[in-house]
Amino acid sequence: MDVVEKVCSKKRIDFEDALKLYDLDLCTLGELADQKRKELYGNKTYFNINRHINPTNICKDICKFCAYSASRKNPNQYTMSIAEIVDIAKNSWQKGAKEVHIVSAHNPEAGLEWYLGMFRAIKEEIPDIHIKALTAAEVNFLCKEYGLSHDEILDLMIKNGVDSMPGGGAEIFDEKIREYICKGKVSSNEWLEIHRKWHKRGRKSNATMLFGHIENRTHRIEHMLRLRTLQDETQGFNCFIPLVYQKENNYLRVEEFPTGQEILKTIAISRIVLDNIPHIKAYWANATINLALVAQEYGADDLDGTIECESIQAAAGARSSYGIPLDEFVHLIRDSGFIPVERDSLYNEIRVWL
Ligand code: V47
Repeated sequence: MDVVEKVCSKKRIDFEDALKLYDLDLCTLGELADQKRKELYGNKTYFNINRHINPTNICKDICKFCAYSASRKNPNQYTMSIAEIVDIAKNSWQKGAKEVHIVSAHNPEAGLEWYLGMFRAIKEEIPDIHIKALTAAEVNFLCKEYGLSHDEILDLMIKNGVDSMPGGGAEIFDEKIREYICKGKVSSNEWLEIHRKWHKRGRKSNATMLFGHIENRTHRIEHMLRLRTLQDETQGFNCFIPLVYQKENNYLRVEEFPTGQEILKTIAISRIVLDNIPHIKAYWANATINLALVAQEYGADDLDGTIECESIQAAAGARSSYGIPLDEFVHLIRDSGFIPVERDSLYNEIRVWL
C-alpha cells in the first residue's frame, strides 16, 4: 500500500511513510492534510484574544538561535516588576484578552518568588484570566537554580495560578542538533518528562518544533513521532506549533532557509503524522500572516491569536511586535474563505464570527 492510500484509509503513518510524504507534490500533500482538517473542523479556524508577555530577557543559557535574550547583539537588558506585569495583564483583559501567554528568559537574578509571584498577583487582580506560562525549559531552569524537583516546581505553578503550559523550549529533539543550537538547556527527555508530569496532573500543554535551521526532514519526523508517543500515553497536548526559524540578530548561521513550500509541507505532514494531537497551529508571528492564511488549506486549523505584543520572534526579524487588531484578524480569516472562531485557551468555542 503506498503512502497516499495509507493516509486515505486512515492507517497510522510510520517514520518511513512520513518521510515519503515530503516527496509528494505540494498539492497532493495539501489535499491529504486538508481532508483531515475538514473532517475535524470543517472550515472553522480557531484563534484567541491573547496577550504575550515576555517579562525579562536576562538569560543564563545561550541558545544560538535566540535573538531575544540580552547579549552582545542585544545589550538592552530588562526585567519587569510584578506590578508592571499585572498592569499589562489588566490592560489587556480590559480590552478583551482572555489569556496571557507568559514566557521569560532564564534569569538567575530574579528569584523564584518573582517567577511565581507574578502569576499569583495576576490571578488576585483578574481571577478569570487564563495564564499559559513557563515553558519546560523555564521549569527545568528553576529546578536546577533552586534545587527543586520537576514535581515540586509543577505543583508550585498550579498553586500560584498557572493554568496551562506553552509549547516552547522543545526546539528539535535530536540530541546532536540540540547540543549545537542550545547546549546546556533542558534535554529532550527532560522536556518530554516535564510535559508528561504536567499532563498527569490533569493539565494541558502545547508542543513546538523549531525548524528551518540546521536540522533536516528526518529530525523533524523523529521530533513529531516522539510527541505522538507521549500523546498516546497522556492525551495532554492540545496543539502542535511548528515554529519557522527567524535568522536575524543571533549566532546560528544557516546555509539555506526553508521555502514556503517546505514550510507548508511540514505543517501538512504534522497534521497527518500527529493523528492524536487535536490542533495544528500556523503561528503567524513567525510564519508571516500571509503564509499562515495559506496554511489553513494545508492542515492548520489554528492561527494563535491577536498577540498584541511579541518580543521573541520580533527580536530575530519577524514582523510581530504589535500583534494584529481583532477586527483585522477576523477579516483576514474570513476573506481567505474560513470561519473565524474565537476560542478559549482550552479550545472551547467562545464566538463564531459569521
Ligand atoms: O522556545 C526562539 C522560539 C519559542 C527563535 O504554546 C524562535 O501556544 C524562531 O514557544 N526563530 C517561544 N523561533 C515561543 C513559543 C510559542 C509561540 C506561540 C505559541 C506557543 C504556544 C508557544 O520561540 C522558543 C523557541 O523555540 N524561538 N528564537 C528564532 N530565532
